[in-house]
Amino acid sequence: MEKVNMPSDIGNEDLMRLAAWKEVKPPGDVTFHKAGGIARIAFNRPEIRNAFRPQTIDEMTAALLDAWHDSNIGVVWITANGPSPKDGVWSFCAGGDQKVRGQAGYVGDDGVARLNVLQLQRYIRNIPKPVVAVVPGYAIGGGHVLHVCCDLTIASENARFGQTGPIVGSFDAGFGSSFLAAQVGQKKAREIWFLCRQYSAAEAEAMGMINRVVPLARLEREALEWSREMLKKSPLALRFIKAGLNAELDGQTGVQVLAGDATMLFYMTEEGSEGKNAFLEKREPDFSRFPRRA
Ligand code: 2NE
Repeated sequence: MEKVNMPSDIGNEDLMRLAAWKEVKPPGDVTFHKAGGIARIAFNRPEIRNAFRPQTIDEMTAALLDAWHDSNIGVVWITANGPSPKDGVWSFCAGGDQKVRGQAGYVGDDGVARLNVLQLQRYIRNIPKPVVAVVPGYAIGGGHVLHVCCDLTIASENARFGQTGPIVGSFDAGFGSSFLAAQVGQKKAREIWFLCRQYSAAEAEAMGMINRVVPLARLEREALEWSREMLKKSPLALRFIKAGLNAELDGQTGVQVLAGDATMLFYMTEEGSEGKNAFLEKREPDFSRFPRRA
């Protein structure tokens, strides 16, 4: 496996002892590993605080979809490699790479401007498995929004959180505002966006937008422990809870995800199969043996 600098490398923890990570694809803007039911997807541009360009988001989306369709994966991490080789600073993600920002979005090698990070946000919310933001440093701008979109956030003590859109001429009035407000409340969400201050990990935990703060050297061990606890739980139960928690904020799309999950469960019943079997056997379906439950 290609050696990448993960937070646990810097303390007395040896990541390879924590989990037998297997590399899924060669390192690019993102690295992608799997071990024991967990997919580790990591930003890999630490020299610019893991800012993303279109290619970064495309690689992250492909890895997330791979994890989505892999029935051996029960928990997904969005995290980051580091530290910066220039100054030793750790970051999660500093949002869109301003050097490739064009007139209508972030410009890829094909010359097309796009905001494909918004689709990634939707995938993070819709993937029927818990997604954990494992944050080893700066989570700023669009990077902050990504952790907000994740189901859980575990951060290191040095992490710093904040939005910069109104400074650099951008904003995320979608999940970056509405889901943030659902987490920290309307007043605090407006403060975060209107003042563009930075907040420490302890402050972020106190306002309810992250779940746990640990020393950097312990970050991935903590994330592993949380992930292994979730992996012991019923996958279907976690799937429905995630869909239910998202449904109201996501409107019709949220109801559709929940309804799709209900359809999947129905297909798994004898009653659901009876209609299909009857059609294939060219007979009338007989639902008389199925109770009308109270
Ligand atoms: C993250 C932060 C606060 C870190 O500050 P500091 O002082 O520790 O680092 P520094 O010196 O600012 O940055 C280190 C290197 O990273 C690059 C810098 O240019 C610098 O490179 P060199 O000068 O050494 O070559 N770098 C950092 N962030 C970058 C970025 N986003 N794009 C390109 N290069 C970046 C500090 O760096 C900071 O505030 N960064 C900017 C955060 C930001 O404004 N992000 C964009 C928000 S808008 C957005 O993400 C977005 C959206 O609103 C809607 C849709 C999609 C995206």
